Amino acid sequence: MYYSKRLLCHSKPRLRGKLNYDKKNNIYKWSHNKNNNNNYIIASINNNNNLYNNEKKYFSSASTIDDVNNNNQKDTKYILPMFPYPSGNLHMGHVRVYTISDCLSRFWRLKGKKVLHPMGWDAFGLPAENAAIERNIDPADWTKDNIDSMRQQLESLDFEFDWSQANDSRGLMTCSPEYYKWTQWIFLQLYNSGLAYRKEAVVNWDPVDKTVLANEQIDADGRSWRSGAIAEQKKLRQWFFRITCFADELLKDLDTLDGWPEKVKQMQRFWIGRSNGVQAIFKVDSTSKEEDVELKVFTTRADTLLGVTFVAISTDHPLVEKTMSLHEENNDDIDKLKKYLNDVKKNKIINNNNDDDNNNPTSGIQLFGVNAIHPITNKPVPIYVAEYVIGEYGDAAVMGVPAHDERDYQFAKKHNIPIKYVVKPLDDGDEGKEKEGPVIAKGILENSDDVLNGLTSDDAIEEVSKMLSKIEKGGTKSNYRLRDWLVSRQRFWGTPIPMIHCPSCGVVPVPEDDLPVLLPTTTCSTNYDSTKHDDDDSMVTPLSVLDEWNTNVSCPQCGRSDGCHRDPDTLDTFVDSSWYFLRFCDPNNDIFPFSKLSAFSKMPVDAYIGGIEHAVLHLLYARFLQRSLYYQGMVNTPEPFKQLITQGMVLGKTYKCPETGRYLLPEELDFPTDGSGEESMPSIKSTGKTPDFSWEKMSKSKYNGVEPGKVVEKYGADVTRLASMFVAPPEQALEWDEFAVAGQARWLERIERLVDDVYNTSNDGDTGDNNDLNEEKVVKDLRREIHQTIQTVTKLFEEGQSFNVAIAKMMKLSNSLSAQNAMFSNLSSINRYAIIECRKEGVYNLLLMLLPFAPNTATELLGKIKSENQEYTWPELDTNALIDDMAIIVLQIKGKKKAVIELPITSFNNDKKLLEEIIMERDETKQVLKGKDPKRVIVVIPKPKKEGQTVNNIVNFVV
Ligand code: ANZ
Ligand code: ZN
Repeated sequence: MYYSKRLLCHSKPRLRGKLNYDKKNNIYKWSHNKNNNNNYIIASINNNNNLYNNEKKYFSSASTIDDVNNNNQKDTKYILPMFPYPSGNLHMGHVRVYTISDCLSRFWRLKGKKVLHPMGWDAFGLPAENAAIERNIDPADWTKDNIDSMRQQLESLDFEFDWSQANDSRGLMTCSPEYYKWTQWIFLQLYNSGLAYRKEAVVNWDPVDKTVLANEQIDADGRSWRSGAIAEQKKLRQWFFRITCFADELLKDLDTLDGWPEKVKQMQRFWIGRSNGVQAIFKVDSTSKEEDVELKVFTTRADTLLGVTFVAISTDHPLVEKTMSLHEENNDDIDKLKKYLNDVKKNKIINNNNDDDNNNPTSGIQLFGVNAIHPITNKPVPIYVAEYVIGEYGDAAVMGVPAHDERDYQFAKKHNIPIKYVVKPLDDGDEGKEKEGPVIAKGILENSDDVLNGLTSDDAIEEVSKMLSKIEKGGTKSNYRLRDWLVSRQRFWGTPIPMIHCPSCGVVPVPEDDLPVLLPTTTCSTNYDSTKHDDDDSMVTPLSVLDEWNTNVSCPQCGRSDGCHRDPDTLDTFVDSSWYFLRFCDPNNDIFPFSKLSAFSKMPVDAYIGGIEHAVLHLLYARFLQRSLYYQGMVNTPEPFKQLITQGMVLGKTYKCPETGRYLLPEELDFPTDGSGEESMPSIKSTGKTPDFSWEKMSKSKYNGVEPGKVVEKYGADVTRLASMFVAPPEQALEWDEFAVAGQARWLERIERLVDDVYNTSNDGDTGDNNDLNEEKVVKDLRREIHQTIQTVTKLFEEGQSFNVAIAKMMKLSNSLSAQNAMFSNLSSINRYAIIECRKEGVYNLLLMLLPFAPNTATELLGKIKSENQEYTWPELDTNALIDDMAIIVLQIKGKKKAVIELPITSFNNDKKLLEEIIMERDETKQVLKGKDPKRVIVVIPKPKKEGQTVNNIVNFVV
């Protein structure tokens, strides 16, 4: 076999089995496949009596679920931007995401919805801990200082957040006991239902941050997502969430998420990674007569079943133990096997670089005294324990086909196992030649079973699957790449895991009434050896070395206090953030994390806005947690986020030295000031040369960052907001260019002038005598544009997309409204009135549409024209104004335009015959035809003009 990339990304761990939800009985079972033999249930959750028997408490103010469901979901909107980590500094990425959410939230409020637009802090995590260690302070203090300064920065941008989402004036903080109490409570529910468990597994250890990491937090090169260090593989006892129970559901339900970007869904699909294959069951024939054992293998190449010459199992496969117990008399063999297992254990490093020194792909030992019986031929094949077989993938066993698989080939060569070719490639030119090496590609079956010979590989896979299920020795099966989520971290600044380790009872949950398990208020200790373990295999961590952590700890089960200690780990901060959107629904509940009523009426989140970097990590974890709470009846949708808006990165102008490639500081550059306002290419001060220019993600090391505070100081909040929305649609990268910012500033100035013009244009007194103007048409055209703009902008807001297009439309409207100025100087008062009123309508609506983007300017200008304390609402669309009631028809002969006629649409009333008659009667037509009768007249009913079109349709004459 091979170490496919997918397997490598996941070193460990996963139990075999599945959580089955039995809809009929409203119960779901985790069936665990022990020793590949009999299924038994280790945990079950019953919605009615197990965990949540106290329905009444949940419903506090509503009487039944139906009440809750009927509770008018329609008039609430839940707009949620991903809450920030309080690093202390707001960056342009924050400005972008919160501007998007704030614009959306203001839009829905103007539309009359009750909008929940909450804000809080993802406040646990390593940067605080590291900063605290550096400064010898409590990470809580550092965090709160940062929150205070970031909140000020946020407020400078006039975001309308609901800050009241916690008892604390700082807003919801995952590090506050009122919050993490419930994170711990949820952990206990997961534990009680079998979805949280502790086990020993080979895990990713980050040697820099001194903590284990989840598989999702290791990139394709095997590096930590945070520190960038190559993760080491260690065998440790750790806590996991059984996310694999939901692998299938999490995969399938992606298809229901219409409001999610396809790219994110694709990334999750890949990460869950379903592999469709076949399971084949080999009987194990033991020299000891005792019992029959089965050996299951998972394969994606069932077509090669007849080419199997051995079976390989992982070192921790139950059959290894079993064989030793069956053959206790066989001392020599047992010793050899034990020595091999020990060797593997000692230097077992699953090496991502395929470096043979560390991970020998051919290492293995034959299992003595047993053979596997081939399900089709019934012939015995040897069984090997082999290092290359991953214990936690598929069935921890593979059927060895050296002729068609690179790994198996290497292994067979080393152990002198026969090689049997059963698939010949489609383009087999060298027939009859001695074969060398494995034939990996699919092809045509040969030298196999009669039924299979001549079939293509794909047909053979299907056939083999049928054959196996007929004789009850296997069938189709899927496996998932997804591994259980490792949630324990050996760090201080996180949610303590609410468990007590008792020498007599083992691991015992802290009673719910004793929650929260409080973090000590202290500076973080670094004075410990992170490689040490204590008796029950718990690690030595910053928490476990604090005296106060384990004083006065007694076992909740037996009461014993000597030798008891608290769990030394804290939870991955991704656990904190995988349910905060639920707490926001009911932030001050102190009986439950949130009431069912609040969750039922506010969830799912209507629009969730955040960075694409969370596509797999946070978004998958949140889906998992929501789903487990869904099965426990606490929420009424399995999916937490209806629409997902992933904003692209903010890029800065980046200059590099063309010779050395070094990033250049702004001070090292000379920017020309040519008065045009548009910045052209700078030169390097020291050399006079032109630097290399590119747009790159803003970062300190590239000197291309822009500080939001400075932009706000120079241009104000409105311009900063507008610019971050105008330059690109949310999902695309945003190239932050000061020139574009200045453009938005000028636009707002123009709008201000426009308001003055329109409202100061007097209605009385003739200034001219241009009475030829068809003022009815002027008004109609202008109103049409006003309402087309309202229509488009509303639609874009409802879709949560392309705000840049919305702004462009509004700019166009403001231009049209301004253009009327010139015409005015020349009008008599009779013509003026209607036009003035129409312009007022336009300006007023334009300002309303500007409210979400530039709230200060819009409110101020609206105040000038309406009484200040007015409640504004989103513009009403007048669909009548959209109708264009003049048809403009082009007359053509042989495709050449000859004349244009205008007709009121009502004059022909959708009647083609009538239209033709009218056209034939017109002078223009007679002139075009010069008195001749046309052979044919091709007329169609005019369609309404699309935007930008000036003509409705064309009439062709054949003469
Ligand atoms: C026989 C075979 C013949 C295979 C052949 C491949 C080629 P994916 O696509 O990643 O799911 N495999 C199964 N379980 C394994 C384990 N626990 N550790 C290591 N390898 C394992 O890969 C599935 C393939 O990986 C399976 O198909 C199996 O090898 C191997 F010409 O079976 B195959
Ligand atoms: Zn006890």
